Amino acid sequence: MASSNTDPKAAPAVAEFETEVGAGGELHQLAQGDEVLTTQLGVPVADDQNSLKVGPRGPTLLEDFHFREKIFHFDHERIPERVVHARGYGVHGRFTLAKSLSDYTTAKVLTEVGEETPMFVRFSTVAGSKGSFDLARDVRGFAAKFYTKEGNWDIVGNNIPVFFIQDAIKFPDLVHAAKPAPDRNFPQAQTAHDNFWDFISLTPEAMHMIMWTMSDRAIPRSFRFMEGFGVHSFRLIDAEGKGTFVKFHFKPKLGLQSVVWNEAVKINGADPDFHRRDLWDAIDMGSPPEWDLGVQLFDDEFAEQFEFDVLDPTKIIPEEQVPVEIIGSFVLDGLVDNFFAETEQVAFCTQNVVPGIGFSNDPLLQGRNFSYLDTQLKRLGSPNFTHIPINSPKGCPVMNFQQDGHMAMRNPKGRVNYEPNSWSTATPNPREDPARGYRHFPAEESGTKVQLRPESFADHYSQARQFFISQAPIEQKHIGDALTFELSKVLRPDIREKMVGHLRNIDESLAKAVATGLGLPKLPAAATAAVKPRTDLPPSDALSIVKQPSTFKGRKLGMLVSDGAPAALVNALVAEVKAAGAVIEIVTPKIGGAKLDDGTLLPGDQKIDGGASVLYDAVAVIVSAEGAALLSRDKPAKDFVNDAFAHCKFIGHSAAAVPFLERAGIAAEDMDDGVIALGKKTDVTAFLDSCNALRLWDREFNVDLDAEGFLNAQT
Ligand code: HDE
Repeated sequence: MASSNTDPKAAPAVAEFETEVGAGGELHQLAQGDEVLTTQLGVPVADDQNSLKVGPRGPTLLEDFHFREKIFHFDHERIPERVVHARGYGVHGRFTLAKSLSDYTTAKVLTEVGEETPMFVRFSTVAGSKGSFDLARDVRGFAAKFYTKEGNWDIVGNNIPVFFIQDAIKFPDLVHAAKPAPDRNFPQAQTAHDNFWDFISLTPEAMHMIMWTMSDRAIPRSFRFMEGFGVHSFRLIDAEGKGTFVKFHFKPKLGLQSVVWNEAVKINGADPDFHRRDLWDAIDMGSPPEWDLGVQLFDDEFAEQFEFDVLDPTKIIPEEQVPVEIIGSFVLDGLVDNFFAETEQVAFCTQNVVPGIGFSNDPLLQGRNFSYLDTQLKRLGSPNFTHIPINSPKGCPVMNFQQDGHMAMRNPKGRVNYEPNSWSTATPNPREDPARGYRHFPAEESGTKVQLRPESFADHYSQARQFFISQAPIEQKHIGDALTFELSKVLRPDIREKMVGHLRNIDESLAKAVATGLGLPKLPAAATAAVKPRTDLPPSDALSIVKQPSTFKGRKLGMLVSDGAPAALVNALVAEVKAAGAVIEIVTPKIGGAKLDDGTLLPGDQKIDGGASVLYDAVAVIVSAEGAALLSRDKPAKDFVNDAFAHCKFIGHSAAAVPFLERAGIAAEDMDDGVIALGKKTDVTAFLDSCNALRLWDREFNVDLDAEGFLNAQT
């Protein structure tokens, strides 16, 4: 029997085999070509199907070194998963600088216009373990490694610009509280439980971050539609040693988009790998995502007069106050060859900076600077983790006298392993270079050693409020819904009430909506605030997702097609979706496909049971009258339509689909502007134009009971 593999990605690197059953029933593998299976030490293997035994039914012999080596290696395949950000997905890319920051920094990566710097980016969730699902309500890690000509520079960022805590010493408590409880080891990858909200209700500094994590930002539609933030204030340093504060921003060219909570819950069942598959597919199909790299630059004078402390990682600097200057862009267009070697072994570290880029005294950043080296040693098991290709610099040589240790791959040649030395003939024989070498920002520091939180960090509610009032009404509703959902999973009523007490310092209507949603008998007293919350901070549109321009480009339409469906309409939709730069997936009752009214067979991409509408940004139901009657008897088909409607998606349909839509639960009187009849080609164009809005949010107020509490709280 010949086994052949036509997909080059799946092709075994080592050998292709022909397998034969021998006379005695034993399997023989015959190598085709020169590639022979070997042990780790290169010894050719004769039999990889049977271990060495005393007779065919006898005990296995210790002497079988190939068997022992294979099992030994397998037993040691796992390395510790990351304590946080365990579930991640990494891809390669390139950053191109468009605008020089030479007035502020010496870093070549930020001054050499047109220069391409290779990158590796790893997206992640925070709370879940490695095998958890993608659409947890969670912060997303957005860690970027730039392989610059002056060494590796990491921006170990998130998709949210603030954090839960102000001092790194609280990080273990925060993470313990968020992760599964130590006795029962559940719930996995979610914060909807007592321990998390207990900790948060006792940590007022988390309130701004809580507004973000309860917003749609924490359930992104795709990594491709997320912003990224360096969070902390960093420093750019020029040739004279002068520093300028900087905050880093990544802005996706395809715009921002999130899903709704009911959808997230269902996506996790329909496709737990939703985000990683989306990124893989986009790159594989040749539509790699791109981001702009932006900076907010400000000096000490601005820092002095800004309402909050620029060192406080629970605060943003609104873009209206310090605009984000776009200085370049990056494209993520390279899939990994091997997930473990690259995504799992990549080691980010906030301390990976290059000359011209430095730190601020943000106490969270200072703590992180200690943490990451330590965690990499634990995870990768050796101080030589920088020798692993994914962690090695690509754009410059590495020369020093560090040596030995587990798995040393870069070893000095010759007798010199120290400096200074007098061995003028030794090569390489590197020395420090005061001109090109890294110089720390010469900050002047003085003070008493204390364990104190600065007064300037004390306002925990004002920016939480600013975030809330910057949201569109539908986004405000979602924040209320998320808080209500999460706190409804908290068993202790006192914790629920304490949280509503905090919300009263943020926005009274939000507190009322959540109190109503939780069925609290009365509104609890407002939490005591260290500093009186301000109500005069203006809304910032940049904080909202739905206030940004949106596009259907890069999105996905799911088209449910039955036998007898009008071919002209199907073909028009396929063509228009493609023209819009989007992707179409054909969902059919049987995976073999649907026979259209012109007799052609349209192959299915998904059988309806596996092609839930939560996997798509918009749907079309193109069926014949018989198809509509048939699908009316199928629950997954009815869910397809019903969920798309509940999730405020645009639904295009053939005329014959109407009875099916009604049977699926969309009553004739509920068919709104988002349910669009498709007949002529111009209808298809108009439908795709509507899809640019991504969702018909107004519908949600008609299909969700929680809308009532939200609307009442507004008055
Ligand atoms: Fe991390 N964080 N973190 N973190 N973090 C880790 O490092 C830590 C924080 C972030 O894809 C760990 O390699 C401390 C903020 C990302 O590999 C660990 C504190 C932000 C990733 C660690 C923070 C982040 C990590 C675990 C409080 C956003 C994944 C595994 C001071 C700006 C990187 C590892 C990847 C990973 C420590 C807070 C982002 C334990 C002590 C704030 C994106 O070192």
